[in-house]
Amino acid sequence: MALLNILQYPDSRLHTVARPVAAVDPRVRGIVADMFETMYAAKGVGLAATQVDIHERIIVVDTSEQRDQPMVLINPEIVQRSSDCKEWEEGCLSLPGIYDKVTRPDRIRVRALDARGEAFEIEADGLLAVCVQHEMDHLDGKVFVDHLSALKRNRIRARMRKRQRETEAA
Ligand code: K1U
Ligand code: ZN
Repeated sequence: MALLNILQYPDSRLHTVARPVAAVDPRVRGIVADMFETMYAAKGVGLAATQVDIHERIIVVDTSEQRDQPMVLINPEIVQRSSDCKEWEEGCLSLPGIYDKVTRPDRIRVRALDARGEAFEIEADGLLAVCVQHEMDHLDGKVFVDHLSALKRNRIRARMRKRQRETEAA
């Protein structure tokens, strides 16, 4: 297993649209294992392959309190979404320390393949629904700040660039 580098906003690679996984084979299971290690080390509740510069439709999540309920979703599709929406304060491992409110459907039904390549469906609400939608946005090249106003997004981009310059100078 290996810890992977998490791309930091505004890296343009975060806007890549990921391709579907053709076969869930040992190579894909290796990527999944590395993504779980990276997500747990970064104390995230989710991670999309896009964030580690792998442009395939793979996400890992664990929203449990004990951090003992790992879930992998390969080629995820939302097959049903509630008409009622909820506002949630989101964070992102590609924008450490930046949080803002995003409104999304409150409940979703998602179809995906598991690590054995078998299809399954889950109903999600609360943090799990927010997290799966946030990660699926990553696979479509979208970051949560793309849901905010241009003014807020530009401020965040400037803050992240400044932080990057300071890190490089140190
Ligand atoms: O995609 C990512 O970078 C992971 C992201 C997922 C996420 C968390 C909260 C709302 C939407 C999406 C994180 O894990 S950010 C980490 C974090 O600060 C956090 C952890 C637990 C609950 C809430 C935020
Ligand atoms: Zn994110």
